Amino acid sequence: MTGRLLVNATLATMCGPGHDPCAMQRGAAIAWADGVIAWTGAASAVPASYSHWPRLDLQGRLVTPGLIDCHTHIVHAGNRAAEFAARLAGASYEQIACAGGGIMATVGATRNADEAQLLGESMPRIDALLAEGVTTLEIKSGYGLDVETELTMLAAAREVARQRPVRVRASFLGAHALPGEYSGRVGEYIRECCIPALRAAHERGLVDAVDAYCEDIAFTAAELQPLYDVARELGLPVKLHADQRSDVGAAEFAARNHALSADHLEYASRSGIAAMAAAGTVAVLLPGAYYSLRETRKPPIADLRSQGVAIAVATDCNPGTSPLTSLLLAANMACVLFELTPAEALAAITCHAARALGLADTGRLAVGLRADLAIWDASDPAELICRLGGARPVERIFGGES
Ligand code: DI6
Ligand code: FE
Repeated sequence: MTGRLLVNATLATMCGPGHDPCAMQRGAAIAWADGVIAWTGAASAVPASYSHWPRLDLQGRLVTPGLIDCHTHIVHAGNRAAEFAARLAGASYEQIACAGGGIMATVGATRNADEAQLLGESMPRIDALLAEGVTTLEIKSGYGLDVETELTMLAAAREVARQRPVRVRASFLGAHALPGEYSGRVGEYIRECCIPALRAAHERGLVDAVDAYCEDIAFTAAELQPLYDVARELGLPVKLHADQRSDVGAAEFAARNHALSADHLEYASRSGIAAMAAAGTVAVLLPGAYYSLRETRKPPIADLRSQGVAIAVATDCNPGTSPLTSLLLAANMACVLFELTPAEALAAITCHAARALGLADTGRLAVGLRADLAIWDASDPAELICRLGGARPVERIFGGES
């Protein structure tokens, strides 16, 4: 068996404890074969069996796990530039939504697009993330809100992984907004449209997790429970957009349903965070949406830390509240706006993002995990995070291949 060997590397293994998540190894080596990490350790101690493998001397350069964007709405049609202008002129997100803009504007554009058009519009955004070293990408549906378009969005997400060297996790977000045709009939929408769409998507192998938007302007926990019950019946893990604009008890609801992650959390309560800690639910912070909405209430970072909740960060790439296609900029914003340390921010876009997707085989540099990694012309993770986006790996390795 022959693989590849990097020597003289600085490894951010992301295998450390909470206070030292990066667990840096300097003067290190890493070897992989057949897409799987075979060995890591001191460069001076490379076993003889690997020493004849093709090797690259990194001269101290940094190696991180491939980056993981664990919350995106990156597959969609159209843009909402007009809404951006309206918000700057003083309109609120709720006012825009009530006037038929917001999520429903993107639903209109997405219903009018076929899979090829959706892919054509989405691929440049996806390519921007890949160029930054992203090797795993979560993609949500939720701009269809009818069975056919939800399936088209999820099929497009699956197609991304066929056309590009990236792993895609597809989340069903049929409970994103209530479409006009079901106005005033939330229960019927969940029963007659959302759940059948989920079942159809699951039958076609198009869905890896179920997400929902639990918010005063979207769905209540009680309305979402029947959907989550079907997710459990199908063996699908759940996630939740939780307590972004007000405390609606969404963090508790996510934890009660053993959610992989609860995302946003600006208004999450202490007891909600405690429930997440007990359930092992990851907190996914989305600073792009916080920034775009000019939110002033920060997620409860001190509580998350003291309760030991794993913190992930994602772009939330969507055309309204976070048209962001740089995961490194999201990580930078999490530091500047939410006061994460650079080490926490790197964990947030690698090992903790993997947990938020229920993936145990990526996000860290350890024997037996996938050889998804990025090599950087840097010697410390802070050099990537301190920039306002724009850093590029010198090499991106996906499943062992450059
Ligand atoms: N994620 C979402 O789903 C909503 N906000 C957020 O952070 C809205 C997305 C949109 O406006 O299209
Ligand atoms: Fe979102």
